[in-house]
Amino acid sequence: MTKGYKMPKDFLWGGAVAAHQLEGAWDVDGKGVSIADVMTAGRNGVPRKVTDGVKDGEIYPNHWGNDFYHRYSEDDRLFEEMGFKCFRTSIAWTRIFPNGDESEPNEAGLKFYDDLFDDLLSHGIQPVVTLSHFEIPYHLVKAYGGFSNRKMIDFFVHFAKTVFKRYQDKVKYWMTFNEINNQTAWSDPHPLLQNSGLQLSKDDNWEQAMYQAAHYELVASALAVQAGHAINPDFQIGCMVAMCPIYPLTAKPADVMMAERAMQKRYWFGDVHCLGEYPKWLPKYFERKGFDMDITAADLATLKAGTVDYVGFSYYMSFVTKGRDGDSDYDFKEPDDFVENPYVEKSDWGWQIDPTGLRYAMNWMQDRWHLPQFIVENGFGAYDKKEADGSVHDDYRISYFRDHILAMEQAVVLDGVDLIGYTPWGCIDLVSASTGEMAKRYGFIYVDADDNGQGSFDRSKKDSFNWFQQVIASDGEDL
Ligand code: BGP
Repeated sequence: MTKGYKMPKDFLWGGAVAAHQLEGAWDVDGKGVSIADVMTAGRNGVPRKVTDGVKDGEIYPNHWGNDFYHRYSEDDRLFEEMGFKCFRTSIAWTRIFPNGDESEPNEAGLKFYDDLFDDLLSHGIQPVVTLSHFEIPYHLVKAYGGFSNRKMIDFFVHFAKTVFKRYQDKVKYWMTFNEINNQTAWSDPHPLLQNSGLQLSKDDNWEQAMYQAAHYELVASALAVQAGHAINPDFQIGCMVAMCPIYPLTAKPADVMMAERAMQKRYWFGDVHCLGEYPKWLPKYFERKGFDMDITAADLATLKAGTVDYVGFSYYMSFVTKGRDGDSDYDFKEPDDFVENPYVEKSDWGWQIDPTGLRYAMNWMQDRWHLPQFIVENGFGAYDKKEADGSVHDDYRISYFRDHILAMEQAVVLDGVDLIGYTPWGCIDLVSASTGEMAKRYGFIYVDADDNGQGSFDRSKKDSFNWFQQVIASDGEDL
C-alpha cells in the first residue's frame, strides 16, 4: 500500500458519468432524439458518425447505455457501499425538452431526475450535475444548425432555468457545458461536436464557425450562471474544461512558444469562463484569419457578469508539441501538431499516462484563474477480463488511480490548490464517448454487456471497487 495524504473530511469523493452514455431508454417517457442517439458505434478504426435520423441496420450504442435508467437504485446502493459522497451525472436535455425549442417541459423527464436525485440523497450522495454533456436535441441541429445560430442561447437558458428551479433544493454543484474547449483548435472540422451540434465540412468556413459557436455557448453559459444564482444564491456553478497540459518537446525557443500558443488555444475558454473576458491574443488571431465574428458589446458585458464559481475539469493525459522551422505564426492545430512524449507510457488507446501532469495542471490553473477546482473526470479506459468466478483483476486501473490521486493530493497538501472533490470517470462501465464501445471500460463496477448491447447487464465489483472504497474510507491516505 502507498501512503497518501489525508484529504479534508468534507472532500467530495465520488464518481462521474453522463446521461447519454449510461441511461439507455433513449425513446421512453416522452424523451426526444438527441445527437448522441443518432451516433453510430465506431468499429475497427472507423470513427463514429452522425446519421440523419435513426437508420435500420446501424448500431446506436447510446440507445441502451448500461441500462441505468432502469437500474439506478441498485447502482446507487453500490456507490454508497464504495463510500461516495457525490455522483456527477448530466441531465439529458431531450428528456426535459424533447425537441429543445418547446416552451413547456416534459413532466415525465423531470420526474425521472427527481426520483434519481432523491434516491442518491437517500444514500447520502449529493448529485453534481452537468447541463449539457454531448447530447443536444437533434431537432436543434436540424432546424437551427445547432450553436451556429444565436437562437440556441435562449433554448439553452430556458432549459437551464427549468432544471435549476425544479432541482434547486436537491443539487448545489452544477456545470454548464462538458469539455467546452474540445473544439476550435483543430486541424479539420472537429469530429466530436455533440455540444455545439455543428455539422461542418471542409468546404465551409469551418474554423470561424467553430469559434462562433463557442462564443454563443460561452454567452449561454454566462447567462445560465446568472440565472442560477438568481434562483438559488447557494448554487455553485462551474465550467468544465478538458485539461490536457501541452508541453514543449525541447527547450528550443520555438518549441516553447508553440507550447504556449497551444495552451492559449486550448484554454482561452477558461479565461472567458473564469475571468469574464477574452484573452488579448484571440481578437488578434480572428483579425489575422479574417474571421467576421458576431461578438457584441452586450455579449462582452454578459461574459463579465456571468463568471463561474469553480473550475470543473477532466484530466486523462498530457500532450507534447513542437515549433515549425521558420514559422512565426505558431498556429497550433490538433492533432497535426502533437508529437509523442518519449518519457511516458500509453493506454491501449494511445492516451499518454502522466500523473505529474495533473499536479502541474492544477498549479497552472490555480495561478491563472484563482478559483476552487473540482476534478470531475479522471480514469483509465482498458480491456477488462472477467474471470470464470466473476472477478476482474484490474490492477492496471488501480495503479493509474494510485498515481493520479497521489499527484492530486500533493497539489492540494503541498501546493495549496483549493480542490472541492474528485469524481473518477465511468465509475460504472458505460459506453465510450469517442468510440461508442462498451469494451473500453473505466468502471469500478463491471457491467455484463458487449459492444452490441448483448449481455445480462448484471453488475459486479472489480478489484478496484474494494481499493477505491479503502481510499475513501481513509480520506485518501491508504492508496
Ligand atoms: C471525456 C468525456 C466523457 C468520457 C471520457 C472518456 O472526453 O467528457 O464523456 O467519455 O472523456 O472518453 P472515452 O469515452 O472516449 O474513452
